[in-house]
Amino acid sequence: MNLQTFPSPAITDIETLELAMYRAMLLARRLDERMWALNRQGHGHFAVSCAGHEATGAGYAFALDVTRDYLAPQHRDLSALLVWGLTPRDVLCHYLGKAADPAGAGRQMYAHWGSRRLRIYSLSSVMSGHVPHAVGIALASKYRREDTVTWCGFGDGSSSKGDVHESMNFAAIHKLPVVFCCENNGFAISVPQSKQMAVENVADRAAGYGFPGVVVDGMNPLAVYETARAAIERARRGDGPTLIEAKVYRYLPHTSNDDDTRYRTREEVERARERDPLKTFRAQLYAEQLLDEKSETALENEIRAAVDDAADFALNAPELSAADTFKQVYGDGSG
Ligand SMILES: Cc1ncc(C[n+]2csc(CCOP(=O)(O)OP(=O)(O)O)c2C)c(N)n1
Repeated sequence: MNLQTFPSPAITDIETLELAMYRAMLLARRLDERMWALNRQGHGHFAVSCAGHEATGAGYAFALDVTRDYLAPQHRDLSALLVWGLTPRDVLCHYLGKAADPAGAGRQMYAHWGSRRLRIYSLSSVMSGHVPHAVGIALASKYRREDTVTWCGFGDGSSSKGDVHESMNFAAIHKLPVVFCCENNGFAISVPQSKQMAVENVADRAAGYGFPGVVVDGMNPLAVYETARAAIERARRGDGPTLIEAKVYRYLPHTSNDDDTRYRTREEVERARERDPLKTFRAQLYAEQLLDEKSETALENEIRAAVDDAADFALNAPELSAADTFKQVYGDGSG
């Protein structure tokens, strides 16, 4: 990996990168906690947690060029979306379905990300429905001779669907500038990986399409960054797709409507907490003397203030007006 250059113009050295990654991961975790608290207070009908996926999101988002690349994210990619330019206010307006929601002005379920301005492709409630669309974006990039890459994330459960196989096959044939990233947290709601597929690694499937498949520790943001960087450079060179499989763990239930005690033990969840990327990366930053008690307190305070501000803003933000119900649905082109 060439550490002399960084895709993000705001990053010029590895120390700044590490701190920016940690900040994005911590902000995502604190926003996530606030959403679950709001949910229990009767605000927001449906929470989808990013807890456990933050390192993957922060790792890959910094490897892309946020000024021109396209994002078709996995639904748990909050940290990536914060790097990409969504603000905490955007996130909580999306969560509460307010008119200021960038993903659809209050018409989308939470974690169905989207922003025309930021080139974030809208997620479908039909799992992996966005994967063929991401490949279509990559085809358009190639056709227009744009120097852009599309990042496409999905889960292990989603990876078993036919449209994912068709997308990978098509992208391989046409050597499209797309990176596929399976965020494997071991479960599709309550269904464990062993009941979804007979292979150990989703990445093994890449050989069947004719492009590289790489397994990476999705709880380590620098490992994800390095792997993503190589795949993105390959796509930009015109050599075609890569399938990255980021091994992660989902700490909370599938959504706020799920009861995970019915399909996994508390011991398993506690054991996985030892690998919590917030904990391990924080320890690394302390060891590297990039973080100490004083700077960590300042960071936590800054993040708490941003989350408080976003919650006040979103709770008081206007709802979608009845008169605007069909706007953007029947295509007036303003969305
Ligand atoms: C086509 C389709 N089938 C089933 C569902 C219901 N569903 C919603 S999320 C989900 C599991 C997705 O698992 P995975 O892709 O591994 O992502 P994770 O939520 O674990 O991050 C399922 C089955 C759906 N939304 N769409």
